[in-house]
Amino acid sequence: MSKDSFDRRSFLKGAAASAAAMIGSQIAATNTPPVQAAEGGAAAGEGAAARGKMIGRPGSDYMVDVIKATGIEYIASNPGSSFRSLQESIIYYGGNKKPEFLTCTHEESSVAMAHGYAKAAGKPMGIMAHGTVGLQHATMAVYNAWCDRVPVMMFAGNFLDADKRRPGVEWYHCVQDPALILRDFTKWDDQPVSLQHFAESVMRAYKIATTVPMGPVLITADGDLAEEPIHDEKKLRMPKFTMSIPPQGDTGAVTEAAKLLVAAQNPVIVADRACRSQEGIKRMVELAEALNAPVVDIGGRMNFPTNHFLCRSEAKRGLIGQADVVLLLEVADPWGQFNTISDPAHEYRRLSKADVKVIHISLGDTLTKANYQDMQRFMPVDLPINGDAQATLPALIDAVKSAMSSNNRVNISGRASHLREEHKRMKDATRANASQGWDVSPCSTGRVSATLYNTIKNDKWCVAVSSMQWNKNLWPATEYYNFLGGSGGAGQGYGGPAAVGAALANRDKGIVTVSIEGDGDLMYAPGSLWTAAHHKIPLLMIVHNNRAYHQELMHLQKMASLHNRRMDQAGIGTTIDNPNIDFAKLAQSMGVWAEGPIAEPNGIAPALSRALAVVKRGEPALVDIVSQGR
Ligand SMILES: Cc1ncc(C[n+]2csc(CCOP(=O)(O)OP(=O)(O)O)c2C)c(N)n1
Ligand SMILES: [Mg+2]
Repeated sequence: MSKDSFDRRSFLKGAAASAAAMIGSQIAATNTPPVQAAEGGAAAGEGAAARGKMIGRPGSDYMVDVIKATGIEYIASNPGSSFRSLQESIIYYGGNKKPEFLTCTHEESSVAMAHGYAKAAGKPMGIMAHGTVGLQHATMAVYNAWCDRVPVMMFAGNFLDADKRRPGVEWYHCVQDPALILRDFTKWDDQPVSLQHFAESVMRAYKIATTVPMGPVLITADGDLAEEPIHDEKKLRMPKFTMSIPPQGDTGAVTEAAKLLVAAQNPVIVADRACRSQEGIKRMVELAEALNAPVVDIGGRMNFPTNHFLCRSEAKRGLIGQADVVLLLEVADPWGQFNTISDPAHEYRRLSKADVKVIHISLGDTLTKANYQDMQRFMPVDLPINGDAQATLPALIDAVKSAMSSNNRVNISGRASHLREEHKRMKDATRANASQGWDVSPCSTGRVSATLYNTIKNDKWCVAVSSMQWNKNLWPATEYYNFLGGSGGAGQGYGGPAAVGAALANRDKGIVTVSIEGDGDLMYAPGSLWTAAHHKIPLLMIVHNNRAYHQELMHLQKMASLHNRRMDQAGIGTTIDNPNIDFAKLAQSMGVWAEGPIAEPNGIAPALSRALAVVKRGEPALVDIVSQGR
């Protein structure tokens, strides 16, 4: 027995005795009804003392051993009695380190925080959710993580054995099948009934979550299993921690793809969730340079250096229109790259040539379910290669080099100077567009983005979330950690907590994490500001405060125009003013340094510099910038 567990036991004995004494007198004085007493800690303390029951080595201690064995460093959670024993074991037995308990004010934020963390850390975080209600709160964020193919290790509290449940609330919060509401958008779940079963299922869950395509998983940590003593610990075997190796596409098909690409006159590479690391970006550059093929980075992940002459993300429409061969790399919506449906007229238009040849390296078909429509529209592909994009790149690069004749080589190198000119033209146009309305008040989004870049450009930086497109188009970015992509499912309420999670992962790497969050988006999860302050997570937040759900405002305007009505009332239900939200005060009330609202563009740079100084001393900071549109 370790010293820690002995200390904890003595503490528990003392705590139970004094709690019983105190609670006894309180119950006598207030005549608290029995159900209410059962809700709080009162009855728990009283019960333990009355029965004289002490548990030195609860099942939840072993559960902590299992979680530690996976290397999970944090558990983000809003507390709930269904996992009280596990929470207690994490803190007292585990020393609240690896995993450390992170206090969240909403389960949706716990999951979104884990989502952002996983993208920045390259490994999953744990979350705990309290029975039915906790999981119901968590669901939308789980859907976002699922759509984004990001791993989250979820633990749910539940008491499966009806014979042991306390009457009242515990029944409302217990469920026969906790994972049911999530099963359409999780990769796997289990409800272990023994500690050995728990150990094996957690290891399996971790492996499944991190096997590409990655995704969220759920393990129920049964409350009775956690609270009861461990029986026969010697018989428990901790399974070995193993991870699977991403699959490379079929060699013959890769050779075929290389031949098509080498022979193409106007090849284009479109990458979405292609890269997992800097190694992936390096390979992407190698492939693009070998072919002199322009690259469109859709941005599900950071796939290509934005300052490379072959990076042509903003020119996607024109490139797709001209292309004879397109290589898609883990693209979530292949159909949408070649076709469009106009809004609001719903008219179909093809964007590409009719005879364009399409190659798709993707594992998309291996992770799809029937109900939710994240699979996007069916796209017939000429050469669909079932494989992981990053793992297949080395073989594809070799195949491209082998397939190249001297004629091909001349042809391909002849494209370079034209492509360099096009890149320069595209960047000049982007800069000109971004500088429009430079001095207007409220601030233009181009000005906000450019000023933020100037503030952080001398540091290693990461844009965890952004409601503005400009950053990707304007900022020179070469590192995998620079841009983390979007929410996946576009469910609002992601930005605040996801940025906090990413900032936590970046905290010890010397990377300055920034976020540009919509005012509407932040209001879904303002409690994430408190979590950042409480856990001293350095994050530079800009609120892109257009005092509206602006996207929805534009939809309403579009509908009014379609119905031949004036647009003057489109702000009803879509604006967030009268009263205006004071985001600086909101943040300050939760211990976050903040300034704003700033509407004058000249005020942005000094405020961001002050905010950066706060972030560099290890704390979060928020600047509320009143800005135009989207
Ligand atoms: C959970 C959820 N509810 C509603 C929507 C619809 N929606 C899409 S964008 C948006 C506006 C978000 O406002 P804000 O973050 O301020 O961004 P803005 O459009 O103003 O740039 C809303 C409500 C959604 N995507 N998710
Ligand atoms: Mg807004």
